[in-house]
Amino acid sequence: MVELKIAADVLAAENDKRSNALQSDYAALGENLSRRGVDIETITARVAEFFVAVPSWGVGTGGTRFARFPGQGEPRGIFDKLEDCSVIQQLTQATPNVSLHIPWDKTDPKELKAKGDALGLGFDAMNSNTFSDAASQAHSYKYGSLSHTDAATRAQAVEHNLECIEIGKAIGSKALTVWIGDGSNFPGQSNFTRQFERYLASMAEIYKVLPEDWRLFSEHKMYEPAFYSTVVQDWGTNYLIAQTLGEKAHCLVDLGHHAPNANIEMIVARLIQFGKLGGFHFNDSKYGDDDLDAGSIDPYRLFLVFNELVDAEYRGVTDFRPAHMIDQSHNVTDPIESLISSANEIRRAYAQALLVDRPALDGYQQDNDALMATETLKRAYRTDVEPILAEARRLSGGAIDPVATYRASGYRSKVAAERPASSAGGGGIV
Ligand SMILES: [Mn+2]
Repeated sequence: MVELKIAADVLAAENDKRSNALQSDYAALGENLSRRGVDIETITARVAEFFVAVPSWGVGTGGTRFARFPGQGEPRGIFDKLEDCSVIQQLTQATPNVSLHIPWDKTDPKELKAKGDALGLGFDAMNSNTFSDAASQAHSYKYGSLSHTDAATRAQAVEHNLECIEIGKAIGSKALTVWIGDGSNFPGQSNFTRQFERYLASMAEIYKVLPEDWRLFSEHKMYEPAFYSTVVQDWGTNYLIAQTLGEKAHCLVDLGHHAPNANIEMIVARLIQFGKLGGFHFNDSKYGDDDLDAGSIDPYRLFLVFNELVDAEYRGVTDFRPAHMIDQSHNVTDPIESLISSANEIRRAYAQALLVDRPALDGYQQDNDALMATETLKRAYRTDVEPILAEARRLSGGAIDPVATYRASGYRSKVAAERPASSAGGGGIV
């Protein structure tokens, strides 16, 4: 029996208030879609089977390098974080897995697994941390980790990643995500080639012990914390890494880790074409790696990314199973509400991409009819798919309106009474 953090009667009462309106909106949308040759039930079933992992670090309030303003009832540790994650899953039915971060979430793996089982949660990719120093470590990562000039520091960073794999194995994870802060702040500070050679050698050590059924995700980032050069700075370097390491190595695309206006959907298409798309860290940005909520700034770009994913399925790309994860920092909202809303936005982009008339698009592309080709995408994007998202949640036992239900439940004030106010400090941006 799964432990539910939102009382079943609260959820049922909130759904009752909205079920008539949903039924009528869903019927109207169904009729509209059927005129377009689309069966709404098929789309709803596919949306209900689409999941995105929640990052454990996302349920705490984030911060910037200037300050952090803690929220009410912040999780005290990984077990509180898992409880918060279970609320998101209970209401959205879109986030059954949590992505852990070591050492932030380090604890007895047996207890982690037991708590996950009790809450009905599984575990997605493990995330290692060699971009900050843990209290007990012998060597500092100030000048790098997997690419450090010092062999002992590199060995320590490799060892940490192996530990993440061990913990992951014990809790049912099947992937390791490696993001490093290594880079340089001054021209001449690092030899680009030697630094990258050292990185590749360290990653090869990690890859060597990766279990057969695991995948290794490397995550590129253009800048920050290093501001002149970054070792894994872009998708080209990321592709070289995955190609060099072997078939279990794939590239992770964090939407915020690119130059403004970069054509991310095209990067996604290239990685799919060459079998190296590992998955995503979803978020949104206006200027840089802002870590804003997915779909909050440029929902059309999110749709265009999903358009490439659905296109790949349509073309029958084999062994295509990108990992979907959220990676955001919540500074001014209740993190649970942000993650609920982001999971919905991600499903929305997926649902809209499923509505694209692909045979028609193929024809317009073949005929070089640019206007009708782009209009075909826009027609899908303009469709208000909210009734599909709500019905998918309702059918799976979730909330028709998850944010309203969350607020009605009083969960935040309940946990605020149990969890002491946390102090400022400690960001959460990776
Ligand atoms: Mn990320």
